[in-house]
Parts: sequence; C-alpha cells; structure tokens
Amino acid sequence: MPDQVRNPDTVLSVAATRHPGPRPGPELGLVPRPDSVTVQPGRFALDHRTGLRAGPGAQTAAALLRELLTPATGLPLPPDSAGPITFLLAPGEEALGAEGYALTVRPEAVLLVAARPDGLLRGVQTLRQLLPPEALAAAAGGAQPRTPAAGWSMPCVRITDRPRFAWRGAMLDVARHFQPVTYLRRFVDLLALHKLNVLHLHLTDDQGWRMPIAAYPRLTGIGGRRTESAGDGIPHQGAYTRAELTGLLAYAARRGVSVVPEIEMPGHARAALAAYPRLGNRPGVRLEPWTRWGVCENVLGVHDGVLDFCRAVLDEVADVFPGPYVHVGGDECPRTEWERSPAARARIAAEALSGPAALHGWFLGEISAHLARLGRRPLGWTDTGDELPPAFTALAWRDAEHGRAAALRGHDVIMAPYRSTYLDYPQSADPAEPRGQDGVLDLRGAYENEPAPAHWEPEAARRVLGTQAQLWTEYARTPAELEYLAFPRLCALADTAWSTHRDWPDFRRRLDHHRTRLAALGVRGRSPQSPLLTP
Ligand code: TNX
Repeated sequence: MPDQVRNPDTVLSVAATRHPGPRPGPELGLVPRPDSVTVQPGRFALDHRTGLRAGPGAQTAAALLRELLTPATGLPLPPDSAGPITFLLAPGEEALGAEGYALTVRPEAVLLVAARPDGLLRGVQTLRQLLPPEALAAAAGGAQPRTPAAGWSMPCVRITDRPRFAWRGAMLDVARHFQPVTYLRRFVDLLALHKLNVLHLHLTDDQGWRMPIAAYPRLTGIGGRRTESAGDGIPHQGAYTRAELTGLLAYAARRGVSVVPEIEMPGHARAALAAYPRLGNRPGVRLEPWTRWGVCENVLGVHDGVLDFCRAVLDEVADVFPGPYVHVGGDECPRTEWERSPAARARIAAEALSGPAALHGWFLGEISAHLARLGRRPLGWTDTGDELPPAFTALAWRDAEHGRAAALRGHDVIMAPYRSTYLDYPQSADPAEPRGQDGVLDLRGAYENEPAPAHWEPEAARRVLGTQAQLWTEYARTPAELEYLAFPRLCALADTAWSTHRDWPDFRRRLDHHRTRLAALGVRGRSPQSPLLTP
C-alpha cells in the first residue's frame, strides 16, 4: 500500500498551511484556480480494475465520481478497501474549511482528503478536470465510452484548495423563458464542474409563474402562460411539478449545489395578479400575464388577503426547498398603484407609516417575520442598499457600492452588480451577437468582478458572502442561447468567487485548456474569434 494511503498525515500537514505555491501551468488549466498546485513527475493511470476506497462519510463523493465518470469512461471504479484511489473525511482538518480539500496524485495512488463532505465533492470536480477532456463527455444515447489512445490517466500533483467565498452562484430566470427540469439538471452539472455551489431559481415574475402551489392552482394554470412576448405572436408556457423540483434538489445536493427559490413580491408579480385579481390594487381589473419586458406598474396589494396568500405560498416553498434561504424579490416595485388605492391608504394609517413608499419596507418586514417563523432567512434584491428590513441578506444588483452601504447597515451581502455579473448583456459590441439588454459585458469585465473591493471598510468586506452571475432570459429562450451567454463568462465568475488570486493572463491560459472540457460537454459558448454560435 502506498505511503500516503497508510499515512494521510503527510498530506494533511500540507493542507494545514495555506500558501499560494507555483501557479497551475496551462497544461492543467484548472478552472477555478486552486489555491496551491504543485505538478510532480509521472502520471496515475486508471483502468477497469482501479478501485476506490471511501472512508466513513466519503461514500457520497465516491458515488458522485462514479456517476460522473463511468458513463463517459467505462471505468467502474469498484469499491476496494486497498484503493488505490482513497477518499477520506478528516474532520480535524479545520484549515480546509467547509469546502476545501487536499489532493495528492502519485503514480501509484490518489488520495483526496477533506474536513467536510462538500470538500470531497469539490475535489471530485478537480479529479475530473485532471483527466483528459473526453472524461467529461457523457456517453449519451447508449453510445460506447471512448477511451483516449493513451488510456485514462492524470498528472501527478499536490493540490490544497479552498474557496474565498462561501456563496458562489448563478441565477437562472425561468420565469421569462421556462426551461425544462432536464435542462436545469445539466445546468447544475455545469455549475458543479466550476465549483459553483448555489443555483438561484427565479421562479416567478410579471411574465410567468413556474412553481406549483397546491392551494392556488391558477398560479401556474393561468400565470404560467402568456400569449406572446414583446410582440412576437408566439405563446409561451411552462411550470414545474413538485416532483420535478424535489428530484432536482436531490440531484443538486449530490453535487454539493443548493437550490435557492425566488418568489417575487410585492413587485414583478403580474402573473399572480392575472391568476388571482383579488391580490391586486384594483381587484375589478382583469390582467393577463405581462407580454412586455421592463418594470410593470401592477404590484401586489397590501391588504390582509395578500399577506395570507404570500404566507401560504412561502409555506409551500419552504416545504419543497430545504435550504436556509428563501428569496422574495423586493426589487423594482413602483408605488403608483398604492398611491391611488384606498386599501393602501388604510394600511398606511393603520400601521402609522409615512406614506406609500414606506409600504414596501413594511410589506417585506411582514414577510421576513413569517420566514423567521418558518426558520428561514430572507434574501432580497436591493435597489439602493438601504431599503431592506434588517433580517434580509441583500443582493446588490445595481451599483456595487449599494452592497457596501447594505453591509454597513448590517446586512450580509451577495454581490450581483449588473456591470460585471449580468450575463444577459451581450459579450461584445459586435452586431452579430445575439440580441440582449443594451450594454456589453465582455469576458474581461466578468473577470474583473471584485466582490469585496479593496477600498471597502473591513467590516463591510466581512459581510460579503460571495457573488453570483445573473442569467435573465428576456432575450435568451433556449438552452443553446443560455449556454452561449453563460460561457465562458461563468468560468470567469467562478474564478473570482473561488480564488483570491487575480491574474488575467493566467486565467486566459487556463481557459484555453478548459475550453476543451466545455467542448467535450457539448457546451457551445462564445469562441474567442467569433460572436457567432459555434457549431
Ligand atoms: C433588472 S435585476 C431586473 C430584471 C431584469 C434585468 C434585465 C433585477 C432585480 N431586476 O427584472 O430581467 O434587469 O437585465
């Protein structure tokens, strides 16, 4: 039995010290960049006999490695108490944190160690990236796994790695354009490959409601369809079943990805108003789910029936989604209807509020109290940095400095500033780019996203949980369009969320290699040469 399998302490002592080490060369091209990588001579070869030993608590990671590798490589990685691949949980290795891992690949053996199961899951993704890119190709449709001419092997390395931020996410807007759950699973796989750990699902908006709520079937029945989008004349519809969502959550959990639901209130709620007009400020007026984009002036009313509705919806959301966070929107809520509504005036008087503008904070405060009763934490978009009730974790989506303001008010903050994290913006100014919002976010702009800028006060920087990409889908309709927008900019975001190290030329070199993995996965992102969808 090789040394490091018998004596993991040799590796653990390396894990305990966090140091930059030599940068990973282009031959590894790991994305995101690990903390410390040392390439060593030799390679570790795998064949159909290569066994996998999973210590106590490491079985989920072993199962994931098999689930990911066996279809593409044909390698069964049978359980074997002698290794040569060993996965171990070492809870005493506090220096590795919740998601760090230490990986040693030697010619005779591979050892992956982490303090927590999630660390092993991150290490599994590194192992995948160390194998030839063919290892990422899914053997779909019964196709035979293809073994590279040189067989399956990986370079010998010592890696110690842990993320800079705990929240590394991507938001997908399935309200504007619905995506089937089969695609959500693929998207989760792509997040996990990049060590992103949060899928934020934007489930409701003015144009569509995608989450089934048993007590309110018209939310998806009526709110889940619209007659057209921005004058295209094409009906659009879709909704998930509860079983699909539950299955997705289990699939994501096996990959160490949590799924955060977002139910928009009190603005961006016109699909709900179409389904149940009594939730609005003008109950006699029938509305359709919105067929245009932008900020809609129809918002939820502030009478008791609306709060009862929101609480019932959130009860069911909390029942389906087990995670600690529930996102309740909160952004872009015009006050126009509240200014004219007798019920809103009555609420202002009853709660002794200063006026219609104060209803927004009052409403979110009521929702926050309900989520607290459910044992959940509210997340909300912040338009200004100073409008969310205290319990909220704030997603700063406009100016990055709003994140600083929110942090100084005592909010935890997730950085989502549109200038560097909105992947619905075109990737170049070339008119051949697919249509998007006005503006450009190129790859470098995405790489320059800095979630905790150096000029911030330490107490503000400490409040930053992390950062996430936004894929709004007014213009992106299909998985192919989404992936073109997401890649390679999502790789840049993953690097900024995981690594403390900033080095654009190094990122570009790694990405050149990483593109071969994306190609093996069938991801057709933007190529460096052309704005067009590559075949
Ligand atoms: C602003 S970001 C929005 C979304 C749009 C997006 C388009 C935010 C909280 N609201 O409703 O889809 O811009 O880029």
